[in-house]
Amino acid sequence: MRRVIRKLATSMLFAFFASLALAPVSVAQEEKGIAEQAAKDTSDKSGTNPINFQRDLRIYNEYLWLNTAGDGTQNLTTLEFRTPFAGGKWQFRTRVPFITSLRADVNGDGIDDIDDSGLGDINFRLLTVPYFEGANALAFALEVFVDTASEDSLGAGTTSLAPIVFFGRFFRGGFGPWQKGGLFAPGLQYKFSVDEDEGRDKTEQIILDINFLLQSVDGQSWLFAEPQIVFDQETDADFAIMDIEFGWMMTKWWPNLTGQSFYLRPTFTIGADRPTDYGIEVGYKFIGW
Ligand SMILES: [Ca+2]
Repeated sequence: MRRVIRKLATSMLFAFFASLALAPVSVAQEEKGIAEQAAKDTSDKSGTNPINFQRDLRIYNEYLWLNTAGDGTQNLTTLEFRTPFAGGKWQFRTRVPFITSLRADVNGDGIDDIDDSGLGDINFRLLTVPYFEGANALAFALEVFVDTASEDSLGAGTTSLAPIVFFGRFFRGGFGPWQKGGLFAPGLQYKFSVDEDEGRDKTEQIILDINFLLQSVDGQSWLFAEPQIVFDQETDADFAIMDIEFGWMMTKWWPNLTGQSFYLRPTFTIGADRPTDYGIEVGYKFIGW
């Protein structure tokens, strides 16, 4: 399985650099400036374009089946807030996770070894987009993970920093019900701990993250796929996570609910070292209020 993941990672890296190399020559006339337009289009309330900075509130609930020897499940509710600042040049984001239930039988004897609930590790991110050219954009971010978990089982036990660089390429077209165009955005993140609780491991991960978005022509629905590969340098564990989001603006049915949307996001994880098996997330977004 590790070989499969390495192969997958290699092809994703190849796609990343190939897209960088091909980008400047393949920009059609009509695509000129679409990255900048997409970043500034405040009529897009889908919350799917990571470089379109608007005031943004989200609440989502994820139910996960864990890869433990016995049964393991987790229910996680997250509050998320984003806002532009510095004249719209930067975005601040915070996520506050509440683990409403974590039950795990880690040794398979039929008895839960973990049964906890409480606050998880709060996270902050600063993001800016220093470069737009035609259909392409380059973004930088710094994420900070704070050691706020109320129980050891609910967090990493570390304070971590995670710089990210990602490249975004906007395009027109698509398939099926999503023909308006979208975004291909591979990113690379390095996460490392700067402080650890006594007895807890350091955090060190390299995360390859690919965002692929397609929108419907009327802008009322979208498909968002996000494969991620995590190389854990501390535990030497590699695994891949696949998220697929199907989202709808509520204005599709209720025209008064401007800026509000909901989505369903199934996820599954591959690799022997994976912490989770699969899950389902249901989310609500309110954008541009
Ligand atoms: Ca047990």
